[in-house]
Amino acid sequence: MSHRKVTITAALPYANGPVHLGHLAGAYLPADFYVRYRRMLGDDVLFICGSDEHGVPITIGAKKEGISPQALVDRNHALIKKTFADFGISFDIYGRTSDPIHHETSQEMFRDLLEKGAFDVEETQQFYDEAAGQFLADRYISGTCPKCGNPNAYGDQCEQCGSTLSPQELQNPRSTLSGNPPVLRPTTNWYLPLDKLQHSFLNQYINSREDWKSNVLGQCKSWLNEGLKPRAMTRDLDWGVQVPVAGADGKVLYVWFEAPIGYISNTRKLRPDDWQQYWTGDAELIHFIGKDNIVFHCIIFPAMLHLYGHGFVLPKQVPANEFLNLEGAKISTSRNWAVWVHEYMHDLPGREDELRYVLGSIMPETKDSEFTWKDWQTRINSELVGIFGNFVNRAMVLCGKFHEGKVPGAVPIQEVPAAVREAWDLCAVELQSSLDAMRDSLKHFRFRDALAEMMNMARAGNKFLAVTEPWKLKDDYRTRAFILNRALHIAANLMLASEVFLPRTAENLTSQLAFSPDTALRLRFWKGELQTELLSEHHSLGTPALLFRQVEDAVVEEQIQKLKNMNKESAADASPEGQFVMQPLKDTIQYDDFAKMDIRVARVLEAERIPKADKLLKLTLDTGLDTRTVLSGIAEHFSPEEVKGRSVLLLANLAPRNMRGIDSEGMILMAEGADGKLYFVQPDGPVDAGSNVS
Ligand code: B3M
Ligand code: ZN
Repeated sequence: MSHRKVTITAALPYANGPVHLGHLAGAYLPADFYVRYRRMLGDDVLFICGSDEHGVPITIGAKKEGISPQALVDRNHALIKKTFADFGISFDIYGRTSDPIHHETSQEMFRDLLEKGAFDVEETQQFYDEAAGQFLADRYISGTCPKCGNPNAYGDQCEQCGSTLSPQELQNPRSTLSGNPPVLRPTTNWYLPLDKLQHSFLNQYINSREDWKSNVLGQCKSWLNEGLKPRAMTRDLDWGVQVPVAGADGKVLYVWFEAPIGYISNTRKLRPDDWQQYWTGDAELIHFIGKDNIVFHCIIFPAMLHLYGHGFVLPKQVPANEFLNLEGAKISTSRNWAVWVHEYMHDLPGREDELRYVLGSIMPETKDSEFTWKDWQTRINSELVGIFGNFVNRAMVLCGKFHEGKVPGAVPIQEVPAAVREAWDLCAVELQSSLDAMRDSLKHFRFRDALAEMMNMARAGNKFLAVTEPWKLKDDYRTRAFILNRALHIAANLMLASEVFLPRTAENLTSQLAFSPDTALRLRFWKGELQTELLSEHHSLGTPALLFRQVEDAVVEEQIQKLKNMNKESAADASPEGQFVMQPLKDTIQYDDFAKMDIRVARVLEAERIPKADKLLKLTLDTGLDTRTVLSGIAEHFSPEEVKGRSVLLLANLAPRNMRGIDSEGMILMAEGADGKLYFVQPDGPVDAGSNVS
């Protein structure tokens, strides 16, 4: 048996808040599935993770709460660690980057690279807050976005238009610490010359990764096409790992330099004596991350490892996922549009495996995907309860009823009627093909498919029972025994499969079947051998128990309501005036409700201001049917000239309203931008006035 050393990491979560469903679906759940699968194959796996406790989000979060960064990370680290443990993520270690072993390890690597001449030292002008007496990280500077005019863009990014920025590009920059305009001051930092490394190493490294997922390779190649630029590996900050160079006081290692080294330091912590074996030689290194971390794991960290040498291996695979959206909108911690994993477990105890199943089934493997509570309910009720649980329960209950809760004897197949024989032969073929497809999918990080194949095994079981109808065979003891013996074996195979995906369900099945798999059996199964001779005759089964519970509508409604309320509260206390607030989903309507609205394209013939009404424009519209007057509250956003000649969408059958003595016959549809400005919604092609929108 191979004892390949495999180091599997999951992104170190920032200890600035709890983990939500997007984190799970993005990195931790696929990693856990994969780790469990590799362990089944007998590989010598270490599953490494821990809190990322440095970086600016932590200091900003602490400042907001009025506590020290250390207090903030202590609290969040404990919460995150417990959440993962409760949820059944099977880390071998969940450490933290504030651990002295991490400071040592990353400083050692920095010094080694420094001695090798890996860095360029550069003096640059950085923004400095004179009142606060410190250099400002990009996030501590805000100003007007040069691309879209958002007045609240950050020094590294504009959240409105998504542009990546540098602080110098901002117009009217100000420090978020004091509110003052910052001044430029010279400072020295150590840079990794990624531009040079691109040609000496990275182009070739990325181009040789043909087996990486296309979403990952696509992002890497676009970074390379843009041309990499040198990046500072040290920062003027006081929270982090000190730069181990004399005279570098007040400087710390760039968080994206030291955080990936956290994988190494956590391995050291876990295996002080032989950790090197998991990082050198023919060890396999695999990083599970979300798409926003791709450049750091596929480009910067490999470059660091390459320069460091010492026989360290490079990442073999980086199966990054895309993002999970929630109820029609992006997950946002600042807007409190998230389902927190610890709250899920608190509100819905005992439903961890259900969430593993649902998130596994909708994982954003190749593109963004979406979680909705309704879909969660449907998948639980119709798949876990309706197919998987139902099959196992029928097999168990029938054995209880007809065979005193014992495994009925394996009657030779030649002795049962041809129809039953054929049903089993077909079922066995289906089971085998699902098992093969499941293994192949796991091997290639296609977890949705893998999970679907597990469900297909349960489907095949249900079909087998439906065709052979053992409950009708009151007197044909032998045929019924054959069928139920097969059914129990299908359940046993489901137990083996669910050990990778649904650990608690696997345990439950183990106790119902009163049978525990051992290493050798697991290996046979995961090497592709369907198990049909496991349970011996007269072996006593455990008590039948439902594997999954139906979800009632009220539970779904409660969760949706909770999400909306949390979002509203956070909007009320956190959102500065005029800032975009995610509106929760409105109540469901039927198609008929929608069909009542007559929405059509209209053209603005005339537009004029209305005396003493700052907000209203009076528009004359060609609706195709008629020419009519509509008042629209857009005067603060558009001048009459900007509006004239436009195509707009008009709700044409809205009851007329009299405002300022003028009858307004309809309403123009507008969308609110992140800047609080209104924008027209209009057809993106040549559509005539009067054309219906449906
Ligand atoms: N803490 C970012 C994140 O949680 C970062 C990952 C570090 S992995 C070395 O998305
Ligand atoms: Zn912008």
